[in-house]
Amino acid sequence: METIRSISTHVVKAPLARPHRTASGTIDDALLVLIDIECDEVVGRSYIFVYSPVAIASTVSLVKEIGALLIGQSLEPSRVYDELRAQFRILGTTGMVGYALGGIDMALWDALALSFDVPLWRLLGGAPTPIRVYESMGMMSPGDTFAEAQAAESAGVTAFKVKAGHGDPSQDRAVAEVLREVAGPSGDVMFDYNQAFTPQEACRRLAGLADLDLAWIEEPVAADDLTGHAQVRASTTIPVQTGENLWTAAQLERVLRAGAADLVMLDACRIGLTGWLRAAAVADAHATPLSTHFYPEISTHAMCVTPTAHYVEWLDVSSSILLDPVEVHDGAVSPGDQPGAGITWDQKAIERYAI
Ligand code: SMN
Ligand code: MG
Repeated sequence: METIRSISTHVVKAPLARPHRTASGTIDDALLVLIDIECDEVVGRSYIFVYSPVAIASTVSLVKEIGALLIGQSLEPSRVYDELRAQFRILGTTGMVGYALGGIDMALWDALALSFDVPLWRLLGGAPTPIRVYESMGMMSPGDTFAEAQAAESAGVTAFKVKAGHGDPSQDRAVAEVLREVAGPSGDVMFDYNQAFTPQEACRRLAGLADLDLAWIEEPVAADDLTGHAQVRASTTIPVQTGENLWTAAQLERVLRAGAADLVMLDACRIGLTGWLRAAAVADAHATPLSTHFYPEISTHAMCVTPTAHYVEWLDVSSSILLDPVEVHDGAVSPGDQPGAGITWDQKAIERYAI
């Protein structure tokens, strides 16, 4: 059994193909805290997508401080997950602490698969099943949206999500119409409101959208407003999607028990791969389709053991710093055959984008 020997981080500002505008702010760059967990024979790797420069220092400090507690311990991700969450229960294990815990958890699983010299999906007991992606786009003009969707469609993508919630609802409709043109009658078009509305505003906005045949509307109200989500869900026939802001399997159970969503999604960093495996069982028990949020390097493996696997989100923030990035082929992604999660830093890129 491998022993954890050290943890180190690097911070990069990696380029995005374009700024990603949401109803709750614009992401201009991919601020990534890269994590290396060195064990006896292997190095486990992951990264944390930090949405704001103000969170970089605290994320690095938390990863290093929490990582230091693991030195000398055996490489047992599930045990570490439970022990750290018990240890920090009073401090709180969401927010920046949650991100650090999730980043460490993902790196530990990478290390464990590497230590057995198998791909992560094989360690988890799954099969390397291709999973359909949807192109995840920011809030743009109908013309720019059309161009990005067409480029994705040329790679076989037939599902498209846009950030919605324009001040003028007709803008949302215009974007949905160009996406339907690209997706065709059998493709999927989704809106992501990023928590922009009150339940009343959301119900009003959705009342006029039934004809768009949207595959889902995402986070119409505050992520933790389960009653509000359920109210919106009761007001529309459009499936409600939520979950990217969940930190635990127990929170997912509360979302589904509250009737807050038709579809769910998980952020592999917020929930960790350990939490994902537990949450996937919850989604299965509720027969609820489960999609990913960012982190395709880990999520694509996790989806191989997710009974209700639905879509992988394709919003590339990491390929510029990886030697073997996840790639979309025929509208889907598959986990690779390389040992671990297949995360190998492009050292030249890390130096170039280091901050
Ligand atoms: C999202 C969240 C954070 C940054 C960009 C996009 C969005 C998603 O909610 O679902 O990807
Ligand atoms: Mg979202």
